Amino acid sequence: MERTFVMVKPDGVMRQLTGEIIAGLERKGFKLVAMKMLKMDTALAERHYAEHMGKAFFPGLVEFITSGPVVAMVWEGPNVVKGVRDLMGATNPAEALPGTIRGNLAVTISRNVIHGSDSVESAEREIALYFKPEEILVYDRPADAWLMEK
Ligand code: 3AN
Repeated sequence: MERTFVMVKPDGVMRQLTGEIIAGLERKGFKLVAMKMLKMDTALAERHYAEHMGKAFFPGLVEFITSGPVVAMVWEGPNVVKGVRDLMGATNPAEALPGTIRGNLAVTISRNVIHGSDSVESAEREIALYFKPEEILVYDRPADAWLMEK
């Protein structure tokens, strides 16, 4: 089953939006299979955002993402990578549609409350940065029979 990496960023945690964000993904039907709260250090931030190294916003991004607690998660489901990206809305909350997480809950690109992997390959790389394989749980939900056609 496809997996994606999702993170509530420090602004989301400090604004007490963690529960709302998790509830939205649960309501959609995706399955939460791993979760931890942590404070990222600079080395982890630089590995996570390696593709943005050298860009003007990179130092500010690292400073922000290491400034407070984050909630790191692995979610599972059919087409979950795209599904979470669609629910998150555009990277820039100014362009995110109403009804999306960023459209409803954020106003600026540097404080956009949530991260979600942009591809299956990115998801695998990012999950491995935060979780050991044994920290990702395998379990059945009663609702799986209603959510996932066999
Ligand atoms: P996404 O998080 O939607 O995958 P990316 O990977 O392009 O977006 O960017 C990673 C993070 O870097 C964004 N979530 C945002 O916080 C920050 N970021 C991206 N572009 C900018 C920008 N032009 N100015 C400030 N921060 C940015």
